[in-house]
Amino acid sequence: MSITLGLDASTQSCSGIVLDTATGKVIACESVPYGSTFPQYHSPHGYLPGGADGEVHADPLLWLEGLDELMRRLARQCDLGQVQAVSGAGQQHGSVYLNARWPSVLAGLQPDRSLSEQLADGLARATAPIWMDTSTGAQCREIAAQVGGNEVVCAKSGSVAIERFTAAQIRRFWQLDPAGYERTVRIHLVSSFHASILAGQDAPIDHGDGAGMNLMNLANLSWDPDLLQATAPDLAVRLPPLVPASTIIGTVAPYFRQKYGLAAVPVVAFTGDNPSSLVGMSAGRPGRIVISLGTSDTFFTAMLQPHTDPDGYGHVFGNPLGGFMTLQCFKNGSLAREEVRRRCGLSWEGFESALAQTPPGNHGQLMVPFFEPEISPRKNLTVPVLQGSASFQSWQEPPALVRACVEGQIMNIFLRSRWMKVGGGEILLTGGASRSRGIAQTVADVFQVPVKRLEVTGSVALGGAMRAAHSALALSIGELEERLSGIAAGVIHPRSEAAVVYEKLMVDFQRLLDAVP
Ligand code: XUL
Repeated sequence: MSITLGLDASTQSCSGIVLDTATGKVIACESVPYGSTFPQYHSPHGYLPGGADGEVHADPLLWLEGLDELMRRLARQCDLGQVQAVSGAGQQHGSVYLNARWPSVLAGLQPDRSLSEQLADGLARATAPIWMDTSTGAQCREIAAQVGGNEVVCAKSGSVAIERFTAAQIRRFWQLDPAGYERTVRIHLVSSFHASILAGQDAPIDHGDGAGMNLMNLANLSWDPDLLQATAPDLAVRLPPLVPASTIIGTVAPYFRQKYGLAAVPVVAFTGDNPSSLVGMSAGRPGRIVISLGTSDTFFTAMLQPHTDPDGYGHVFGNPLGGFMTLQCFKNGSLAREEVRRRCGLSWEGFESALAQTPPGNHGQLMVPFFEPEISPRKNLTVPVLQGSASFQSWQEPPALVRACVEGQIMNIFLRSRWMKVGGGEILLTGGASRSRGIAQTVADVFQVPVKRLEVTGSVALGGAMRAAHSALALSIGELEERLSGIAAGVIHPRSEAAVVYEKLMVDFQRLLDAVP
C-alpha cells in the first residue's frame, strides 16, 4: 500500500484526495466550498467582492478555516494515519504577507485552537491579492520600463509583466503601504503558504509556481536580480528559496498529527494548481493538451524548452516533472457560465439541454462572454457583447444564449492558443464543467479533435497525490499514470460538418472581439 494525500487550495474551495497509489483506489475525497461553508467571511466565491480599481483580494484566514474543515472531514472518512506522503497545490500568483511572528506562530501551532485563530497573529497584511486582480497596470509598465521593456521581462521570466502575477502585486503593496511592506518578513504564494502550514515550518517555492511571479529567471531557475530590483526594495530576503517540485520540504507538523491522526510523513513541495493538474491529467510529458474548465478556464501542455507567446497573453511555467509547460488563462470561466445560466433562469440540467437543442454555429448568433475584464485577450468588458436577433440581444432566447456563451468561450480558447503551434492528437478535458456533455462536444467540434475526460474531476488534488508518491515513495510516473489516469468511458468525437461552420463563425467572432475596447 502506498497511500498519499493530495491537496488543492483553489479559488472557491479547498479539496483533498486520499489515494492508494498502488491500486488507483480513491480512499477518501472531499471538497470544502469556502463561500457557503464560512458565510461569516462574506466571500461567496472565495474572495472579497467589490474591490476598487480592479482589486481582488481573499482572506488567508478563510483558506485556513477551509484547510481545518477539510482535514476534519477526511479524518471522518478514513484513517489518515495510513497516509505515507503529502503534497498539494494552490491557485497561482496570489501572495500572502507574513510578519516577524510568522516563524514562531508556525512552529508553535496548538491543536486545541484553530489554524485561523493562531495564524492571524502572523499576517503582515490582512488580505491576499489573488489571480483575478487587475489593479496593477501601472506597476507592470514600471517593472517593464526598468528592465528594458516587456521583451526582456518575457525572455527572462516566460511572460510579459502581467497584472495578476506576484511581482506587480508586491510592487503595488510596497507603493500603497510602505509600512506594511516594511513589516513583511516573508512573502508566500498560496501554494507555499499552505505547504508551510502543513509542515509547520517556512516552505520554499517550487519552480512550477515560481515561474508565475515575473521574478524567476527561466534560464537558471533562480530569482532574477534585475526583476527583483525593479519590483520592490530588499525583496530577495522576503522571498523563500526556489526548489524543484520534487523536493521533500519537511514532515507533517505535530498540529495535524495530534488533531487529525496523520503520521510524521514527508511533505513534498506544493506547486501551482495548473502545474499540478498537468501531472494529474497524465500530461506531464510533452504531447498531450489539457483544457481545464474551472473558475478560470486554462489551456496547457508540457514542453521541453520555453517558447513564449508573441502576443504576450500566454505564459511559461515550470513542469513539476522537469522541463516546462505553456499555459493560456481565461478569466471568464465558470463564473461567466453561471451568470448566463442565472440570467436565463435555468438549472444546470436546463443549461445542458439548451446545448443539446441548439446547432453548432447557433445560426450565427454570437456572444463575447466577458462579465469581468478579460485577460486573454485583454478587454475591459463587464457586460457581454451580443450579436444576433433583437430577442437574442435582449436576453429573451435562453437556449441560444447558453450556446453563444459556450461557443464564445471555446472559440476564444482556440484562437488564443494557436501561437503554441500544438494541435492534432486529442484534448484531455478536466475541471467542474468538463462533466457537461454539451461543452465537451463543443470543444471537440471547435478544435476538430477527439476529447477525453477524466473520471476524477479534481485533477489538481490528484496531481498532488501522484507527486507525493513519485517524490517521497519513489513510484515511477509511468506506472502511476497507467493506474491513475482513469479516462472516463467514451471518447467524444468531433462532428465533421461542424468544421466549416466554426471556420466561418470564428472569423465573425474575432471581428466582434476586435471591435471591443
Ligand atoms: C493561471 C491562473 C489561474 C489560477 C487559478 O495563470 O491565473 O488559472 O491559477 O486557477
